[in-house]
Amino acid sequence: MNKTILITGATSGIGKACAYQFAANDHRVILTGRRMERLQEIKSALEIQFQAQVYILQFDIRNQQEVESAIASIPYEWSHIDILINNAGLAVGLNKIHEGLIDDWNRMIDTNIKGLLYVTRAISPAMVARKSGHIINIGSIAGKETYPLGNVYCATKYAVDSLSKAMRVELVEFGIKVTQLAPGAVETEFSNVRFKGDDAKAESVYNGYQPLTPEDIADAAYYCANLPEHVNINDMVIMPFAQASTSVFHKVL
Ligand code: NDP
Ligand code: 8X3
Repeated sequence: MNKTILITGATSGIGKACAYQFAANDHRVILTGRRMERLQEIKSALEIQFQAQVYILQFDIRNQQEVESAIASIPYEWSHIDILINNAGLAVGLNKIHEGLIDDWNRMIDTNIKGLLYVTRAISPAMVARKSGHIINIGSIAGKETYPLGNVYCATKYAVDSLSKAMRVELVEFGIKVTQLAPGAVETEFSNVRFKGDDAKAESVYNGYQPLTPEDIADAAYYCANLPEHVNINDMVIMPFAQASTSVFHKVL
C-alpha cells in the first residue's frame, strides 16, 4: 500500500535522497525546507521520473508559528501522514567551547532540537489518534560520542538520541514506531554549511576515504520503514567502513 511520508530538510543531502528513495517506490512524499526553488525542482524531477505524487511545503523549522501553520495548511488528501522523517539539521562552526559563537549555538539548538520538536508536536497527534505511524529521527554518531570542537552540535544530537528514546517509550502504546538513524560522515552539503561556504575546507573532510552517500542513509530509512509490523529498528549506527569512531579515520592520502 502506498504511504505518505513527510521529510524535513528534503532540499539536499539525506532528505533529498529519502525523497527519491520513497518516491521511486510508489510512496507519496511531502517535502519541506526553506529553499522553495529546490523544492519545486525536486518535485518536478520526481513527477517526471517516477510519476510520483509530491507535495511541497516551505518553512523555517526554527519558527514555531511557521511550522504550525505550514502543517495545518496540508490539504485533507495529504493529511494522513504515515511516516515522519525528522531530518532537517545542521552543524555550524567548529570552535572550542570558550571561543564558541553564540549565534552558531542558537542556530544548531533551534534547528536540531527545537525544530524537530515543533514538527513532531504538529504531526504526532494525528498518528496517536489513528494509532499508527512511524517517526524516523536522523541523529548522528555525534549523538553517541562527543569529539573535540563538536561540543554544541554533539549536544544537539545527544538530545535527538534522548528524544528518540522518549518518543519510543511514550508512543509505543499508540502503535507508533520510533527509529533513530545515527550516521557517521555522509558527503552532503553538511560540511559546506558547517564551514560557512568554505567549500575547499568542506571537501577536505571527505579526502582519503570513502564517506557514506546520502543514498546509503535513504536505503536504511527505507529498510526500517518496510519491516513487518512486529519488527522495529530502534537505533541504527551507520558508519563509513573507514570511520571507526567520530575521530578515528583510516585515510589513504
Ligand atoms: P544538508 O546540508 O545537505 O541538508 C540539510 C537539510 O536541512 C537541507 O534540506 C536544509 O534545507 C534543511 N534545513 C536546515 N536548516 C533548516 C531550517 N532552519 N528550516 C528548514 N530546513 C532546514 O545536510 P545532511 O543531509 O547531511 O543533513 C541532514 C541531517 O543529517 C542533519 O540532521 C544532520 O545533522 C544529519 N547528519 C549528517 C551527517 C553528515 O555527515 N552529513 C552525519 C550524521 C547526521 P534548506 O536549507 O532548504 O532549509
Ligand atoms: C555529522 C557527523 O562526525 O561530522 O553528524 O559530527 S560528524
